[in-house]
Amino acid sequence: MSEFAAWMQGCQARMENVLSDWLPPASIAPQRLHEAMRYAVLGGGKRVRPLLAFAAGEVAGADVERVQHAAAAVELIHAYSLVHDDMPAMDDDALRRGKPTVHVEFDEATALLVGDALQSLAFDILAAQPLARDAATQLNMVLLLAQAAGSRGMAGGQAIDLASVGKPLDLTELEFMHIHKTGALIRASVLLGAQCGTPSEATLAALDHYAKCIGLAFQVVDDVLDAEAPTATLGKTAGKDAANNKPTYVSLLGVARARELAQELRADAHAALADLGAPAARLRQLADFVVERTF
Ligand code: GRG
Repeated sequence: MSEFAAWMQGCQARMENVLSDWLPPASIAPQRLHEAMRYAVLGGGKRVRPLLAFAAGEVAGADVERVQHAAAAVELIHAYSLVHDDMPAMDDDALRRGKPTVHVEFDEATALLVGDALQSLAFDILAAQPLARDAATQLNMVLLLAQAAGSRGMAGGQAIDLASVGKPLDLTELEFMHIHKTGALIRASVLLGAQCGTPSEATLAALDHYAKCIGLAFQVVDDVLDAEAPTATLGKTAGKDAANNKPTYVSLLGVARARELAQELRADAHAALADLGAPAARLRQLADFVVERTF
């Protein structure tokens, strides 16, 4: 195993423990809701957002014992978004992370509540203990995640996505949608991880630029994988975008150009880190991972 793969595995294992500790045990009431929350979050997922938070924390000299909680908050927002996205009113999917989706395994009302409760838990975590160098910075972290998840961030991007089915979006409109739907939370992961340390304004600006490139690259690759990878590899239903007549980078540009675009965004992400030197090595590796991933 490569050194980077071992680092990823270490972070993923750490996140499993941190998330498990934050999630209420299934033995306490309401048991079924807690069981479903744990089902939605634990034992799956690449944990890309936490990995970005840890890597950005390294740039800002942050203590991993702090970053892990900010990373958990972002991952819980992400998990909530997947649970709601899979529901019949949205993407209506039966498979996620290689297992039945929450509304299939439990029921729709439980899936709604799981999403609600995971979102609340994310903000509970950000408020519960000292994560930043001062209270004003920590308050800013709460604001950052709230805005990233809300109607001018991820939820807004999802609304645009739902409204765009069957419509011929152009590249600018597609980018606007993804900057919100996927990019906002990826940006929050990077900036929250950094704010657990002591980043300069210039470092934050560089990380912000990096995060925007990586967020878009993530989505471009997601579109390519949806078109090309098998369901068994993805752990979610493949080919859904075309089946649902959704505008994607692949439908607009074709697979070959979409792959090229992902490589260009990877190069832009690396360029954004040019002044950050050796401490940004993990972020560079993650840019490569996001673009090269096969699942
Ligand atoms: C319901 C408010 C609300 C928002 C949903 C993010 C999202 C918005 C829906 C997910 C739909 C989707 C497939 C988006 C494309 C990019 C994406 C977020 C993929 C899934 O993320 P991964 O690959 O998943 O990081 P894992 O399972 O590895 O965590």
